[in-house]
Amino acid sequence: MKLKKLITSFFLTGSIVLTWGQNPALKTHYNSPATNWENEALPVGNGHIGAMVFGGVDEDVILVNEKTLWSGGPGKNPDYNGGHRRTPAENHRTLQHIRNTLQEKMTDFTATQSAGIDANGKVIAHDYAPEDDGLKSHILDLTGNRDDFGSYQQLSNIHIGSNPATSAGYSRYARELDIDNAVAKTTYLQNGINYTREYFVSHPDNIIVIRLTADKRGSLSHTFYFTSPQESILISVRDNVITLEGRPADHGDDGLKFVQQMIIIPTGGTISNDGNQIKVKNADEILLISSAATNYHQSMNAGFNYFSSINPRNTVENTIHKAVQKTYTQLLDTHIRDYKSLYGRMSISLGNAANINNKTTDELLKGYKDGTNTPAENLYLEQLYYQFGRYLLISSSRKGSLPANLQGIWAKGLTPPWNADYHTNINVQMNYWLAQQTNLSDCHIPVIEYTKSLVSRGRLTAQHYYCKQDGSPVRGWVIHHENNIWGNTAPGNWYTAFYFPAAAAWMCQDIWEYYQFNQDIEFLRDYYPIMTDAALFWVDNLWCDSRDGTLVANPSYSPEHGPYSLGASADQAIIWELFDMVIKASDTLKYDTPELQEIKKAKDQLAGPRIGLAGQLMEWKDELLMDITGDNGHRHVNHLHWLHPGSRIVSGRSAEEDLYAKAMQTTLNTRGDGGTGWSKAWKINFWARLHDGNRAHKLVQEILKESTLTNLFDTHPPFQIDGNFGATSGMTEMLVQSHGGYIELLPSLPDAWTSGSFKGIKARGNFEIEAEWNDGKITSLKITSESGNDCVVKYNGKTFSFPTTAGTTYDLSNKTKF
Ligand code: FUC
Repeated sequence: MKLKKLITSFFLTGSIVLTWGQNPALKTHYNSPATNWENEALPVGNGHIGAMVFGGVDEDVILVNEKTLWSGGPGKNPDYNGGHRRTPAENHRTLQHIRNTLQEKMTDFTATQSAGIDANGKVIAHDYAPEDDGLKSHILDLTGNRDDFGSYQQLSNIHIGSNPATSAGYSRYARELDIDNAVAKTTYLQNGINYTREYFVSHPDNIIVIRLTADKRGSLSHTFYFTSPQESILISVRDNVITLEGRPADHGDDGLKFVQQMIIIPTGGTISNDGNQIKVKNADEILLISSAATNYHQSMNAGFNYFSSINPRNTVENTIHKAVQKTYTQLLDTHIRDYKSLYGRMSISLGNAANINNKTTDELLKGYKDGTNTPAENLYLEQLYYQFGRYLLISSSRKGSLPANLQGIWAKGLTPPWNADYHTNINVQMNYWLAQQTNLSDCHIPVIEYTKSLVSRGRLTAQHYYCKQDGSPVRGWVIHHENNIWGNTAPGNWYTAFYFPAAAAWMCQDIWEYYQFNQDIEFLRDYYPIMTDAALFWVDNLWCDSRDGTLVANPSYSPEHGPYSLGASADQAIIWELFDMVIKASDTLKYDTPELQEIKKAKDQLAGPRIGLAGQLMEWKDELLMDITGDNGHRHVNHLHWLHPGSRIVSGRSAEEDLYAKAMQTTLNTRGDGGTGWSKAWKINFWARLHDGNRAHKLVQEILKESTLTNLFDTHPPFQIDGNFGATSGMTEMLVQSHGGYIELLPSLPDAWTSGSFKGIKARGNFEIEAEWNDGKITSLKITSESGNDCVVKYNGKTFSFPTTAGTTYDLSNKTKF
């Protein structure tokens, strides 16, 4: 009855119309050249090729990456097996020994050292370190072999030198990255001439484009050349083209080959070769077009063939040949149109953020930290930082490429930190938290494809390292905490982190998220077996804890924190989430199989979240002292996975869930607001889901003050891109949430964001939202239903539900009463 009235009272609009004023232009800008790759150079990229622009005057350097340039793997060792060590029989024996020992030790711990409350009401708890007592050597026996793991590596540097070298000073220097258009620019005045350089990396044309211009004809004289940290390379010059060819130093003839070319096209002036350099004199304008490729091929099956037969030199030559048919303006237009087709799907305005022209980005960051910025300047920086996260995802993760790695696509040298690889115990997952919410669904695909690429070897790893409690074989597939592009699915060899078999389960969450936001049933059907097989691995691998009959992960190591025990909260939460996703996906697809019944049964028996005597959400199944002390603010808070990115505990949904939410607040308070960049980013998401907008905003401030470099890269330290992505996700969670079965608007609005608007934030169920707020209340709201699902929306203290028709926009703006 109520529902019917509601539908008729909606004003249906055909399309969404922007109702607020012009957003300020979003740019980072500086008044001196970059001297440092990590902190200062400006990132541009197209998901395949990345470049870092220094903007030097006499010598400009552009550091170049190609996403698939990796050492190690089968190119180094043709017998590469994904890192497996020892025989399955040996591993199973070791595993069973560890499991039984842990069961004994935990049983003993429960009997003799369980936490309790003393006569004065004080919680008495003890720590526990089973590894100390002979178990460590057995645990080390479960590690994998990382000898051929390899590393993501830099390809080259493009150099633009002055010819002849000039010692003339310059003034009016400016360097910027235009986030709204994905173009970097350097300008300066020298000898009375204004010089400009523009740089972008086009996705449709797969090229780096650099244009040099001046406001006086004939004043461009430069030398162009490549350098590279790669050791097995050949650089050659023919006519106006420089070619760099090579392979990673540890690869043989049958391994990875990379090629980069750059064509130099001057207008006016003269061009000549000098060794491996090209010199241009007195040109009016110079256009540089460069492309790069390798023969990497992502293996999606048990053939494990990682090299294609296509010669990357042909690929690059063809790409450049096509690009030179177009003018600079055509290339730029195509690039901007492509970029905006993604970037433009969402906009945000945090109130009064004004155009900030007088302060450079480094000054803005400093003022933010010192408290000397105006509120409008702070809002501008937060808005810029928000969209910078989206910019980075579009630039580092496009369909048809590998996912964004620890540094996105930008890495220096041959041994970047943690190999700039794919860490799957938080980092790569965090890279994609913003993808769906901020309307970048296409950019989400690479990580889902990557997960698919790990399944074949992951099945072998499951067999190689795991068995059921009774010793019989397990089904399904598994990966661990650190992965490369060659299907490394075995455990790592780092004692405190390698043991993370819950990684595959966690990666499957991206599949379910993709479905929930897009409602693409064919997609779900295609990827369903990957999720189900990851779940069956856990059905078989779970251990029945003899203390209470619940099913637990065993051994279980709270991510990078330990100690080894039974059923640490993070593992249990991730496994619960996977079972829940598979059950919901089966329901959607109307599948009912014996396997599904097994998954349901296991889910019912799974040990769940627990609240400790000190009121905390317990990190381990048993209460430990360090859970109560916060262990010096350890950066990993993975045990709150139930809250985020999981969906088991939703604040405000039920009294039971609110108790857990309260315990999670206690945990976060005990752990404190510190941590590495990504750790702070995660805490923004946690506090947003706990509906504490001011605390979430405090974490936004922490990340901007303590963990952001002047080019706005997140720093762990060192530079690690997950914090950028996680922060944009967290800021979105402050405005819209939809994980609890309904859409909630402004669930965690901080005092600092009194008024504002956004357009294009996505919600599960495939809804697109446009809203404005003032004084913390929604004043205008339009929801577009893309798939025709029923819509339940909570805002301004009320909940409304109504059926929808696909493709229709519902204007709820003036609905104060229903
Ligand atoms: C995880 C984190 C570290 C770092 C590394 C790349 O292992 O615990 O802090 O981010 O990934």
